[in-house]
Amino acid sequence: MINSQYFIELEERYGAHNYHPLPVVLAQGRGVKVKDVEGREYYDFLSAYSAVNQGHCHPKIVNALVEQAQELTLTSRAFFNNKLGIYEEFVTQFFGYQKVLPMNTGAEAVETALKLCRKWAYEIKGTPEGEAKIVVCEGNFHGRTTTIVSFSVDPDAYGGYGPYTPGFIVVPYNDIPALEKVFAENEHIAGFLVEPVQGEAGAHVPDEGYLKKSYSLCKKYNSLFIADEVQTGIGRTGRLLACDHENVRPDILILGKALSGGVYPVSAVLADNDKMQVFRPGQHGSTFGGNPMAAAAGIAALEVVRDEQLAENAFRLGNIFREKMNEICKKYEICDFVRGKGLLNALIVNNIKDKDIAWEICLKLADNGLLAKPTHTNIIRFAPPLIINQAQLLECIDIIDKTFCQLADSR
Ligand code: IF1
Repeated sequence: MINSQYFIELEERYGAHNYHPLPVVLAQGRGVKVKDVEGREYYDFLSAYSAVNQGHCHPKIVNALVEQAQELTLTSRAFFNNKLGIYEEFVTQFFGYQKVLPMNTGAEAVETALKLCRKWAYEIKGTPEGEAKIVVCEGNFHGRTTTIVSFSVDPDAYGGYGPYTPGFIVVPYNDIPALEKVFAENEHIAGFLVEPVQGEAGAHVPDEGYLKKSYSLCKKYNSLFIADEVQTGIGRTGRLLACDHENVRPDILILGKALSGGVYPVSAVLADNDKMQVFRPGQHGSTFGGNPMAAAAGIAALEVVRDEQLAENAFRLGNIFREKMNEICKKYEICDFVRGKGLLNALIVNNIKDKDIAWEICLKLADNGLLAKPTHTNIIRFAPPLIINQAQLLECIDIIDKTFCQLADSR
């Protein structure tokens, strides 16, 4: 019989072992739920790392993709196509920027932003050639290219991949005095790259005012404030952008993941003309970036976020989730507390004795019909699709409560 084990063994045998997935083999997704090959249903509390904010297989987005697939899929940027310009007008107006540069994955968009920042420093700011520095944060996750892992502080991410790209300065996250010191002590800082909420670090929300103050420091030193909103953007934290919580408008905005609702790799870098003008023909690009499929999916995905008021829903349900979860945390010794913003949340687990406790909890959650993924050994991320309604969320909170109750009994 062809069951989960069959597909798991195929991946084991023929795929590189660069992942360690939960032993669940998914075959279908609709809205907030997914189904495995045995027909068991689960609430999806990962949302493909926030790529399916609009829910699995949203009909409007899937239709846009399918219709476009039957007309024209790819031209490359050697020619114009009749979808890209329309998408570019839509996405720049949606986020309030003069220009967009379309790419595919989040990492490519981050790379694009780094190149844009450096080139701006040399051509506009007047930084001497080769001297531009970009400040990044401890605990960062911006993707997996050689340059991006060069400034990661996670040995799993960077180990064994040297020599590393120079030109980056790492500062502690959520630490304005440290950032101020770096600006004061280093010449030629071209930009500051930051996640408004750190995802990989387990929904680490900085103090209120951190984004605003770091933005002001950038202005003081004529540097660019670069927001990586690949994970936090597009409604996830309860506003369209996480930077909106502090009314900060990044000089460079990086988007990915939910920009397509998870149906296609679509990423983007947004900035105004005074920066984007540094890219001239032949100086940056990609075969797939800005293709008609991506353009069609991107427009539909953003329309869903707007029309279904997903940011508003994430804001309201996020508050309910943290309140109820922190009540649950009081009942069980193994749960410490829940933190996050909107529907990007994480449970911090007490794991004094058992180092795989977060993994064990996720296995039990899956048995009870809810999929979540540990980050590190003691943090579990909870990030359902933003289309989830209150009744569904309360049902999920019951599943989590029940799971901790079972774990407490078995210990
Ligand atoms: C993996 C984490 C999430 C991102 C931010 C850029 C990218 C990501 C803020 C790159 C990607 C992912 C990719 C995924 C695991 C994951 C992740 F745990 F590692 F940190 F979501 F929380 N900026 N995040 O979060 O985008 O190139 O992947 O499209 O397995 O690497 P990408």
